[in-house]
Amino acid sequence: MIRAPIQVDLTTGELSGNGVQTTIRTLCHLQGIFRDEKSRQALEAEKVVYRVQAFHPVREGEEGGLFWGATSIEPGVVGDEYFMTKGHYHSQQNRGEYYLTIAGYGGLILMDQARKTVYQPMRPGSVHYVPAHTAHRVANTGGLVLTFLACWPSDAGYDYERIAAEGFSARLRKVSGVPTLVEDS
Ligand code: S6P
Ligand code: ZN
Repeated sequence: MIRAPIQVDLTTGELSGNGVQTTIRTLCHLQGIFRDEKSRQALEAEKVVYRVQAFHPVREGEEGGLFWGATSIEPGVVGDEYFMTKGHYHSQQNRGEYYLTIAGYGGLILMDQARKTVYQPMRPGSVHYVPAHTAHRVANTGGLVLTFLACWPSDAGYDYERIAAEGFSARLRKVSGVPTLVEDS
C-alpha cells in the first residue's frame, strides 16, 4: 500500500505525520540495564531517559518492508554510565540497520557474535551501519539531547531477552570526564 509521507524536522529529528507512534523510556523501565543499580534507584523513577518515534508503514514482522524511526536520548548519567538505550539484537539475526545522527553527541556501541564490543562516536551527520548479527545500543555522551534517525527491515524484530541475560561485554563510562569503553567485570 502506498503511504503518505511523514516529516522529519532536520533540526531536532522529530517525526510528525500519520502513523508516527511514540514510546517513552523512563528510568523505571530500565531496571538491570545500567551497571550501578543503586544509583538508578536513587534517581527519580519517572525521569525520561529516551523517546523513540517510529513509522511502520507495514505490519511489524512483515517481510520486505522498511521502518523509519527517531530516537532522542536525554543527557545524564547513572553512576558513571551515560544515559543509553536498552540495546538489542534483532530477532531475525540476519537483519542490519542504518543510523543517522541529527543532533548531539554520543556513542554507538556494537557487539558481534564473539562478544567483541566496539563503539563509534556519533555527531551530527554521522551515518552508522549496524551489521546483521550485531547487538546495538546508543549512549548520549554530551550535554545536549542526542537524536538519531534509523531505518531497518520490518521483519527485524527486537531480542531484548538476550541482552537482559548476557548483557554487552563492555560499557561506555565517564572516566575522568571522557567517554571510555570499559570491559564489564
Ligand atoms: C530499531 C532501532 C531503534 C531502537 C531505538 C531504541 O531496530 O535499533 O529504533 O529501537 O533506538 O533502542 P532500544 O534498544 O530500546 O530498542
Ligand atoms: Zn535495531
